[in-house]
Amino acid sequence: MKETRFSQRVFINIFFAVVLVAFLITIFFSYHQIEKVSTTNQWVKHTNLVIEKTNNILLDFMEIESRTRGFLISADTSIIENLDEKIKNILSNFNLEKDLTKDNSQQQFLLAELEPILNDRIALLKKLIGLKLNNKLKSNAALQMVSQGQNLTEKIKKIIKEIYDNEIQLLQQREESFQQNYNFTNILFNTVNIINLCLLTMIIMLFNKMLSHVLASQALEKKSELLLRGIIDGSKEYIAALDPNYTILACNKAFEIKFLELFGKMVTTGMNFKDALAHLPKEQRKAVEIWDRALKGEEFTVIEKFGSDDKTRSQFEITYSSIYNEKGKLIGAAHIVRDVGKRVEGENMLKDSNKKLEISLSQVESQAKEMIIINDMNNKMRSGASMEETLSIISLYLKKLLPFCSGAIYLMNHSRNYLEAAKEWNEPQSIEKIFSPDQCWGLRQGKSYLYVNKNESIPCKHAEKENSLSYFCVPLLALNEIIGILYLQIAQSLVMEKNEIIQLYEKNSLMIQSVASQISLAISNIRLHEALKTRSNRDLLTNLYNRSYLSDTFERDVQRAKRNKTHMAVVMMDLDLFKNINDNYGHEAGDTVLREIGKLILTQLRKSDIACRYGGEEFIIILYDALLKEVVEKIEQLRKSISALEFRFVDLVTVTASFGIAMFPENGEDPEQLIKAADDALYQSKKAGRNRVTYKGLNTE
Ligand code: GH3
Ligand code: MG
Ligand code: MG
Repeated sequence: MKETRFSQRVFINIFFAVVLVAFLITIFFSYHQIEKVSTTNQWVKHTNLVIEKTNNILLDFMEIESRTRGFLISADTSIIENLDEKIKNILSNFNLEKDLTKDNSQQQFLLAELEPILNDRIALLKKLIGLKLNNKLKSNAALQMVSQGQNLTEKIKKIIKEIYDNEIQLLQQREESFQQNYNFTNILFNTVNIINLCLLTMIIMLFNKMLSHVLASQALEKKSELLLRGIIDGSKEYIAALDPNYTILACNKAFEIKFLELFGKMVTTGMNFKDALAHLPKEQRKAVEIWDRALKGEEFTVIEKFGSDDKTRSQFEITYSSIYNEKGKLIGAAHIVRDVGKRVEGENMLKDSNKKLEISLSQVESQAKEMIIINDMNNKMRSGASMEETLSIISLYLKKLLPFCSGAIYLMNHSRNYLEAAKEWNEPQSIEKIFSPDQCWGLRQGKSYLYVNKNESIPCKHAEKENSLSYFCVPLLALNEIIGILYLQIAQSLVMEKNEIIQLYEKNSLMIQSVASQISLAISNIRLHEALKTRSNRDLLTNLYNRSYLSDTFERDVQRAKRNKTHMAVVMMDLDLFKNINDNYGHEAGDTVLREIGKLILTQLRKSDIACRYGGEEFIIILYDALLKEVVEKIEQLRKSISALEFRFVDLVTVTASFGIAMFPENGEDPEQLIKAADDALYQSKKAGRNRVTYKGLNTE
């Protein structure tokens, strides 16, 4: 569009330039032609003047001659009155003519020829008049002079005629030239006029076209302006434009109404926007600050809250754009405002529900993860072989489930009078290793207990330290019996507010309860399992291993000793004359002796050694990684301890035992050989008088 207008303008300017040049050329040629016509005319006039002067000279000359002749005939002096004046006229005209024909050599030549003849003739006439006046004119002389005069006159007439003819010829030529020039000028003028008329017509047409175009576009502009105004005024959005001095250049009805509603002031075009807000406190004039940015040429969209009360307050989305003039200079800014309160509200609601959904999803996800971990923990706990292993599994999974906690598992002892820390993880701070059940609020209340801080809750005695960290105590219950507590301490690194701790507890409470019951079950199972195992391996009366345990483990132990190339002692022990005790004091007394001797053996042996009730009042003791000397010393010590025991039945009763030692690998390389060798040695002890220790038939005492 712009390009078309530009090329139109260039065309019009070129056209005007052509017309102007054409005008100048025609003016120049016209002027030149007029000059030419004028000059030709001047020459015609000039020639006429020369002809006139020539005629005058001839006429004056003829008059002088005629008057002179008359005077000569009549002698009337009145005839020759003023004759000198006529002669002067002739000479003056002659001189003038000479001057006028300076450029004409032919005429000059004729005039030069004429001049002496004319002078001679005038002089002759004057002479005749003088002679007549003095009456000295003699007839012969007069006749001769007249004849001479006639000759001169003829010559003069001839020359003047020649001059006259020349001038007439010149006049004809010049008149022709004038006529030609005049005709040419006429044609030129007519042509130029026609051309100019055409050009003028074209210009007028062009102007008309341009004018109608301009008028049409003005009308269109006016129409579109009105249309635009109608659209802007009809818009529900609030539209306004400001110049750099904050004067309102334009605004629509909706803007005026909203402005009045929000700021209590009526605004119209031409008002100053800043002045319109001047009555408000500074914090309610942030609209001016936003306009500041827009009037510096920034184009942006903001969402702002406006309105002083609940009724009018809403959120508005405002889009600012810059206004430039045709030279690209910033002359203001405009804004379009939309009330997006409801939309933002809806968006916020959507965001909230999305957030809630996300939270629920993440909760479901984290619950699912927890379920997987708990499930895994249960599986692992189920296959835990010992209490120690089970507690390690529990601590490992609790670290995963509750990474923000350190903790401990306390187990109730058999006599149910204290709890002892059986497992700790993540290094819990300031806790008692052993405490009585009444020192824990969780145990006292029989339900989980949350300690937030010293201002909010009472600390348990087992965790009552200065600046104690927050913790949960969860009783571990199996078959309605407290078997311990799960102590969970919130890590020091989590600096939390009271509410956050409570929230954390509430969030995890169910899961912790569930885990605690799983742990309780696992612990109680492992305890039961261990008890059962103990029962099947141990002799109920003496609490020593039984014969079946020995037969299970003996072979394995012999192989291990072989592999490790270590020594091992197999000691067979039999109480001396035990039958007598039963007989004398009853079976119960015999059992008591057996029970006490069992205890004694356990106190005297290392944990790694095995003491087994082989049958009745016979025992086998296996000492691992022991040399003969050490074995003998230890068994001697045991023998002496047994003999030192005193039982008060009816009487004060003592008991002795006999021992037989066999060494691996010296006395045998399998259990049977070794037991046989030990039994043989025992037999030797019995045979030798009892209450002694024998190795390879030798009494060791
Ligand atoms: P010796 O010195 O030769 O071994 O004499 P002894 O009396 O110990 O010999 P014997 O092997 O004949 O007797 C073993 C007795 O041990 C027989 C049995 O009454 C008694 N006895 C075995 N088992 C038990 C038990 O569980 N309780 C009680 N009270 N007595 C038992
Ligand atoms: Mg015996
Ligand atoms: Mg016996």
